[in-house]
Amino acid sequence: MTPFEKYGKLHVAGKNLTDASGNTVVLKGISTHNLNEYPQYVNKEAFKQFRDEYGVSIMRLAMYSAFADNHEGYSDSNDEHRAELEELILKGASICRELGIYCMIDWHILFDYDPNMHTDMAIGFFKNICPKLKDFDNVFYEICNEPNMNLKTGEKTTWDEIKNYASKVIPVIKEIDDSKVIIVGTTIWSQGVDEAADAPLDFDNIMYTLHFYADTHRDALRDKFIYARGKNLPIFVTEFGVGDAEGDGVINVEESKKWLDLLNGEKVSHIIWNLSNKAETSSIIKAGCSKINGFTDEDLSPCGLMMKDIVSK
Ligand code: IDC
Repeated sequence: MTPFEKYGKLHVAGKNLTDASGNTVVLKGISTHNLNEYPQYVNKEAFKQFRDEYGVSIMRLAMYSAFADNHEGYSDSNDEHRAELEELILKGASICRELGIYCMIDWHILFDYDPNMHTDMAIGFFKNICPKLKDFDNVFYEICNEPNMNLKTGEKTTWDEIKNYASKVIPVIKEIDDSKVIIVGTTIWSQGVDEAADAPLDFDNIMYTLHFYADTHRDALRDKFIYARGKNLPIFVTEFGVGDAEGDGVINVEESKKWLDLLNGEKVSHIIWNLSNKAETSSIIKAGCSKINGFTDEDLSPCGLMMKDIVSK
């Protein structure tokens, strides 16, 4: 039985992600790296292996909205590249649907610091893809990966500013398709779940993002998580790393375990960063491996081997 056959379409009830009968569902999966840079990993054989061998129930398609690492993003690109990216997203969502796994479509803001910077582009993107994915009951929309800085003030993007963005984008999605769960990023690279818990959005079927990198973010961020859960905030960890916040550094097994125990205890879904062979700690494929599917344990990095353990539990 595939994850989708088991759980069907999911929705938010109270602080949990639940199936139609009200049972809490925990999804576990892998995020792609930047789709502008690593599109080749979006292929059926790879995702099928992740489902069958590793127990993955969700894949996240990280589409960088702005320029990064010598690659143009959706917003600063031309129409042709934008169309290619949309095709790739549709391909990824279709593969996931065929395989009966869930799919997170991620408007991956990062170096476009404040989601309000590209609101029109985000709206254009969702207006293009939402009609095409209307019948895809396995899809989630993540509307802003990690708000971080306000360019005008040089200060962090505030929760009010994120709410302002969300209040423009969410109605656009809901008008086309009111049935999908929508995930909203929070302040400070999606660490501000405490602020979201104090002043949640006024829409239904919404979850909030918490991201952590275990070697960098420890008790202080776990405390925010615990506070937010205490206030019944539905949280989805759409991205986390077992190393440091640069996606590199050393793997911290002990801190990762503390995080995963906490998430699993709270029945919070989580997705590990990242599906690529880049020479950095957080990549699950070894740098020397150019395969795009059919991975053996030999092809996996230490993070990749840890990923297998994390998703299978
Ligand atoms: C990192 C990648 C790295 C890339 C960098 C900039 O791992 O290869 O050079 O982005 O594009 C995040 C972001 C995620 C980051 C990751 C690690 O969502 O895009 O990926 N991270 O730094 N937030 C916290 C950490």
